[in-house]
Amino acid sequence: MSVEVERKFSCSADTLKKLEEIGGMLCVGQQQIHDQYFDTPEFHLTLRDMWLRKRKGCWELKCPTAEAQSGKQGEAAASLCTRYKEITSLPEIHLRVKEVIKQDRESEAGFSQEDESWLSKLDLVCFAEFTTARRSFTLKEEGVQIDLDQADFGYHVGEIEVLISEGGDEQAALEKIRKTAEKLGILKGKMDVYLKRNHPEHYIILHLYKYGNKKGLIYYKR
Ligand code: V4E
Repeated sequence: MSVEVERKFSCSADTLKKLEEIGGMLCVGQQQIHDQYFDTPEFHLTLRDMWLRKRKGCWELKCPTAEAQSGKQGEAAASLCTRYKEITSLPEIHLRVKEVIKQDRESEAGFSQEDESWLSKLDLVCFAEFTTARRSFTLKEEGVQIDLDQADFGYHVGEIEVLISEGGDEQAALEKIRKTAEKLGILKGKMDVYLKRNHPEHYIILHLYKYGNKKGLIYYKR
C-alpha cells in the first residue's frame, strides 16, 4: 500500500513557464480524469476524512495514515503537506468502508469492478462528479510528480506529490516537496511571508524550532 504525500499550490500563468525552466523536469503527459466520489447521506466516510472514488473504472479509497488518525500530524501538517493512504484493492476498500459504516448485515453481493450492488447495500451515493484536465511533470531523479489540474467547474490547482510505501521515509518526501516548491517559487503562508519580511529573527527561530534543530535554536538565542 502506498502513502501519498502532497502539497497543493495555486497555479498562475507563470507556473508552466517555471516548470519548463526547471532543469531535469520531464512532461509525462496529459489526461482527462473523470472522478465520482461516494458517501452515505450521513457522510460516514468524508467526516472521517475518507474519500471513496471511482476513477477510470477503478475504485480507490484515500484515507488518513495511522499518524494522522492519532492526531500526530508532525511535520507534514506544518509544511502544508497532506498524507493519505491510497487503497486500490476492492476487497480491502469494501472492508474498510463497511467497518466505518458499521453495516450490520453482510453485503451478500460480490464486489467485482463491474458489480456495483455493494454501493446501494451500503447506502453509498455519488455526491461529487467532475472531470479534470491534468498535465503531469516529473523530476525524475527525485521521484517527484507535479500535476497541473484544471477542473471542469473552473478551478485550477497544482500539486507536488511523492509516493512512499507505508512506514516509508516521510521526512525525505517532505524535503523533496519543499525543494520542488522552492524551485517553483511557491510562496508559503501569509504569516511566513510576513515574518520573513518584517521580523526575520522570529522567522528564523520558528524555522529552527520546526526542523527540530534545538541546538541551533539555543545557539541563535545567545
Ligand atoms: C483527500 C481529499 C480528497 C480526495 C481527493 O483528493 P485530491 O488530492 O484533492 O484529488 P486529486 O484528483 O488531486 O487526487 P490524486 O490524483 O492526487 O490522487 S477531497 C478532500 N480531501 C482532503 C484534503 C484535505 N483535507 N486538505 C487538502 C489540502 N487537500 C485535500
